[in-house]
Amino acid sequence: MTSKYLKIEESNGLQYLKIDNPLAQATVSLQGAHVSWWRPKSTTEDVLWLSTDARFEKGRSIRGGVPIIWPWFGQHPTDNSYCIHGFARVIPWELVKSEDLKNGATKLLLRMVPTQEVKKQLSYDFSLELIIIIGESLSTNLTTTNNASFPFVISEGFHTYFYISDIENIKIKGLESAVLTDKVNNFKKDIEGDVITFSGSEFDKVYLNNSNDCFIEDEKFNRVITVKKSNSNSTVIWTPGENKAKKMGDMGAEGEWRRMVCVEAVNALENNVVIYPGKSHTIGSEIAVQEY
Ligand code: TA6
Repeated sequence: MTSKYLKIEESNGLQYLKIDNPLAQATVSLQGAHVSWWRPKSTTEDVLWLSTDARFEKGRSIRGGVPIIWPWFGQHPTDNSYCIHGFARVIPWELVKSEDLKNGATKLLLRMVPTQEVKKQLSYDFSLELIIIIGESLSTNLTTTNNASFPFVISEGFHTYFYISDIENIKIKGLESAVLTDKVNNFKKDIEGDVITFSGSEFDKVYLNNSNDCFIEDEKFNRVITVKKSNSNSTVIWTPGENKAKKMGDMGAEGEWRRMVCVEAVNALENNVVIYPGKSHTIGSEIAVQEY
């Protein structure tokens, strides 16, 4: 059984799953199992941000949408020639199954295809699967299985880029009083005071030991985006600021970075996950939009 709302397209040597069902439309790059676009038919604005400079090239992560973080967060611990946030988002995945659900949503099961390069970067046997459900909400569940004979540790999650009216218009709720480490301030530990607002400068904080849902309130767009998490004990909030956005080279036109914020459901730093032989672990995220 396969979805009747799914088309597979090829461009520049890469394959894309295009979904157009009664509830939503989406594009998923098989490289990286990367949801580059998702929009419920009920919304008046895009929900995910995708840079107008996003590159769709072999071995390169797409700037925007929902990049996967796996199996490390940030720089590789010993080899900074490896992809930041791990290789999962830049290597091939395969579509194992697609099906249409009774509620009109489409469910996709993707599995990572471990290449020789992957085996070089990661010595142990694992399998990695992603279930994506595309409907009124977008849910992603990433399951790691330890096929080795010893335990291993991973960082994991979803580096989701949200489309907003402007970085100074929004508030993020749900992380009040959370313990955080501030990457802009040499990973200094702190406690979040109140509702998060932004001045437009770089903001890059990892909230730890925290499984709370987050809410992006955007008065200009008359909406609240909800980010629900499961089995995720860290949340990253990131906006690059003008200077870092310019240096990154694929954050779009002048000022385009102001219309995105990352709210990332992850397990990272002291919330890394130990997976024992023969066991599996699943981290989940579900995003939805309430317009008012
Ligand atoms: O999650 C925030 C962050 O770690 C920032 O420090 C910045 O590096 C961002 O990820 C982008 O990372 P990327 O590898 O996608 O360019």
